[in-house]
Amino acid sequence: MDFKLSEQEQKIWERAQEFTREYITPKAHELEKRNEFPKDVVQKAYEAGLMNLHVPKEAGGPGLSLLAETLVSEATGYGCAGMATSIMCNNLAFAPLLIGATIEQLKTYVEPLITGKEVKFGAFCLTERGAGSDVSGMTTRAIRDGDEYIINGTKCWITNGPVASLFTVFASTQPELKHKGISVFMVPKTKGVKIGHIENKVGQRNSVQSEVIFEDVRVPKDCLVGKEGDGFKIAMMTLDKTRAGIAAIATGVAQRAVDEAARFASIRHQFGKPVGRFQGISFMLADMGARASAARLLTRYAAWRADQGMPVSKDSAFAKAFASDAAMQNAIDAVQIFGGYGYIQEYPVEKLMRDAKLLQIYEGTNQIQRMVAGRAILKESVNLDTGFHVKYDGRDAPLI
Ligand code: COS
Repeated sequence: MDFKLSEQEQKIWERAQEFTREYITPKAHELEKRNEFPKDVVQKAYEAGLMNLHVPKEAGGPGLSLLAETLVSEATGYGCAGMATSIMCNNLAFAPLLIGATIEQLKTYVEPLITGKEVKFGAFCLTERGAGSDVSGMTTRAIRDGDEYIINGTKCWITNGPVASLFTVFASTQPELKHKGISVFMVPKTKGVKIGHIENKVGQRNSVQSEVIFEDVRVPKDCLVGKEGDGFKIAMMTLDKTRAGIAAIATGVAQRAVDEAARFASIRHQFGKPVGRFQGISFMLADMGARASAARLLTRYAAWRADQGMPVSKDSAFAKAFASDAAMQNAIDAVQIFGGYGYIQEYPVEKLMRDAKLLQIYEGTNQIQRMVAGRAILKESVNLDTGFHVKYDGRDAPLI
């Protein structure tokens, strides 16, 4: 077993950390007060080669590993989870296309967005007011009309919605088939695509989420990704991959909480010594450090499995749920170690607490992650009497 990153991944990791120190950490607190999309910082991340890493070379991208993407998300998440979300959002928007689109489609719709001087954005449009966890409950419709599809519906909570030029839209082409009737389309910003309500969030205020409304939006039939009805599976396969990215941001937050708390505990004196010398605090630091390390290992393992083409649903669900719970707990503990100073905006840890909460909610709540992981574990379960795997269809299979 080798925990070393490849030379290329090590370079990306160092570049992303350096970028975070220079452009994210010093500005995050100030910029979040504006509650705006941090366009300048994201433009710099684009110029530094920290975006769109997984897009294949044939479509103008660098064709790097999913692990490389998670390294960028961990490093930028350490500086600010909101900015990390803004920077990594193209990964989510493009993932369904990398899974289901042809190289010709990628060249037409994705390449122009990732090869110009100015950063351009995609937005992943799955969620609706009535279809969050229950994806198949969506009501957005796409109806074939000759050589076009006409799309109608309202998506919500769409990250980078207001700045996107390409929307990856999940819509039902055959509602009576429920999940089997969902299809996915690439929709350029065109007539009928409107931005609705912009959310005013508690945390991650350096990222933007909005409604995106599709009103009689006409797209050519070649905007369909894969076949009609492939949408649900493509969505699930996408989330299997991208949840490692959320876990990576969470790992960054969890580690930042450890480092801030440790620094404070070393300089804050009570009863004649640094508070970190008291067991009550040092034991908290030990648990926080262990959570951050475990989150990192689960996250990198999930990304590595995806890069090997191995099944990854369970591992990315483990990583997302564990790492975001770790980020939340570490942020709460950091606030506790800071005492009163933790609860005021002049110190960095209250922001970690606000930012971490969203990590437990978006890209599938942690309850959904446990559902995905629980189902996978049952599927893999072993019959303890025979030592055989119990298969879903009821037949036993030899233990491998
Ligand atoms: N990869 C490939 N196929 C998958 C899959 C995966 N990871 N997960 C499920 N499928 C397939 C199933 O095999 C099944 O196929 P068949 O119809 O051919 O049998 C089909 O998809 C339906 O699966 P299932 O019955 O498990 O669907 P559910 O409606 O029960 O939904 C959950 C499953 C809840 C896991 C799913 O809807 C989900 O992940 N929800 C959360 C969505 C989310 O993360 N939203 C946040 C917004 S994104 S920013």
